[in-house]
Amino acid sequence: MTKDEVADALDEIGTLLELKGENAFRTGAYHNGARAVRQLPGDLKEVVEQQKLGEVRGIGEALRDKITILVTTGRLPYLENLRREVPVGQIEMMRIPGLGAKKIKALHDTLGIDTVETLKAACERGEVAKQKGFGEKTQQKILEGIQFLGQVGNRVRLDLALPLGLALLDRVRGFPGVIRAELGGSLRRRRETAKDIDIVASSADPQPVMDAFVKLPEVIQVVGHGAAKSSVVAAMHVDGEKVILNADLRVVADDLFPFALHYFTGSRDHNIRMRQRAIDRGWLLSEYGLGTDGTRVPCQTEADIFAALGLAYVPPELREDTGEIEAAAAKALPTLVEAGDVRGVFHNHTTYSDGNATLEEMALAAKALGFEYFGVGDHSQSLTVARGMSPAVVRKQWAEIDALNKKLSGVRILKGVECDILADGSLDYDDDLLAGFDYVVGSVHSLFGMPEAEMTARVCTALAHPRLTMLGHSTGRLLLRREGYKIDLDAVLKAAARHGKMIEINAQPMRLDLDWVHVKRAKALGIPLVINPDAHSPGELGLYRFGVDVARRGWLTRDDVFNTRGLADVMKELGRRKGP
Ligand code: DGT
Ligand code: CA
Ligand code: ZN
Repeated sequence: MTKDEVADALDEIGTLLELKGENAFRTGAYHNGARAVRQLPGDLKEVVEQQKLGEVRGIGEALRDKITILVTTGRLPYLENLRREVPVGQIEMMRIPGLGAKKIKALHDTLGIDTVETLKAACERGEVAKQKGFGEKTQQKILEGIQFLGQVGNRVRLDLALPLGLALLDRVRGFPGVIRAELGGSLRRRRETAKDIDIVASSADPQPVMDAFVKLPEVIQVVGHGAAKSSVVAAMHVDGEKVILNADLRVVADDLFPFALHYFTGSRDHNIRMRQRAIDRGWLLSEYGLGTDGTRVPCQTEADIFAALGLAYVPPELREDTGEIEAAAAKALPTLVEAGDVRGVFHNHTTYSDGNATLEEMALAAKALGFEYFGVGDHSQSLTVARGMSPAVVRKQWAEIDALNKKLSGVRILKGVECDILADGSLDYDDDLLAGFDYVVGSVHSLFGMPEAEMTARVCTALAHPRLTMLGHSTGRLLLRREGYKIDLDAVLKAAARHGKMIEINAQPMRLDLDWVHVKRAKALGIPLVINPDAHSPGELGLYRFGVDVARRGWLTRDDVFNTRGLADVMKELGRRKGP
């Protein structure tokens, strides 16, 4: 068992005990123990074998025994019994935003609620609001949370789904007899979330490929096992999270591969338009080919299919039927920005606020990624929960930046800030201090519950501020967990265009605040976009790639993205924007 698997088991015990009403001391011990295991350096098995678990901080006697059993036998009867004691419905309720184990336990004890459905009904009857510790507001929040859950279903974020998809794809490519294999579906189109993994492969002999697929170590359940299609449930640990997804493999003869790949890449709406285009030419297009009953149009690749229909090749990210077919017909598709075009980043955190690495460590990590500049954007003074910087700390950071810029070569640190947009739309420092930064990223971090009109006015006021360079987090959403604050994004985009401001594509894959639809609208308004990883650690700098995916889905070229420019050009433009 890996460290992550052991830590997951401990976390699960902690949660199940909370649902059973155990005291916080005992349940907390399991969550702390899980964290200790995750952060343990070296091999967990060795630590267990050498009986050194007791020396690890955060692991007491009860946990020591359970970890030892888990690591040596791969199972834990204690956990298996616990799972049987807690109703499944209660575990499902844990996914409702804002509803923790304590509240779920209380609802069980007072109202006998054991499922999401009975909870919803009780909320609708107004019974939950009458319980001690709940109230009207909480009841409303729970109802909204249930509705939100219903909308997101079992989708998984791209950064979690893609590694599992690529791991399975790698395995399939390695099977004997496989000629070609690719990811299809939403993963290939790089949607922010995926419902499942679609893999398309070609082989002259599909059955052995399928037999090998359903036996992969990642497979935890076989749903279907045929010669043309197999479906499994697959699981893998990605960054400490357990990802569980359905995966479909389709295997076709190699001459059918481009058609199958195109069809199963989608989207559905794109496919429908393509099929219509074929019909207009007297052909049929399906996953099995292009042509009529008598004649087949031979295609070796997807590009051949597009060409046969008089179209330029459409990159998968654009296949959403939002004008890509018309543009491909007019040979007017944009040349999309690529990860390698990005030459620096502007919104990142260090130990000066809530980042976990020093300025120098972050700058060197940026250099290692090939960036020419590292723009720091620590939090401003009002955001005390994230250790926002007082003006004195800002000046100290500037001095360190000046010193580091003298010392480091090959990467330049830019003096930026992620400045809070206060309730009235003003910025969180006075104009004098703001003028000392190379640029200012403005973000909303407070009062997310504001009415839409007020929030829109707040952000538009900030956009009018001469010192603001770019708008950070434009919605505050957390994918699959929390909807963004209510704001009229189109009005915000228009204000940004009017005031000549840039807008950030926040590349944190759990955020992706500005979605591709609005990226496309921003581009149409002539707004420069900036891809920012919002990194809080050196490793998170690499997340900028998820922002590139959004940019590509939003039709952006290299020229549409400000941080594809070189350092000299960037400094010149920032200087021009600041004015004399
Ligand atoms: P997802 O799985 O919800 O994240 O999104 P997709 O796009 O991967 O959807 P999925 O897995 O249901 O199907 C994969 C592709 O197969 C889809 O993008 C287009 C194609 N497809 C599936 N069902 C239909 C259909 O009813 N009509 C057409 N034209 N294409 C379909
Ligand atoms: Ca899919
Ligand atoms: Zn930030």
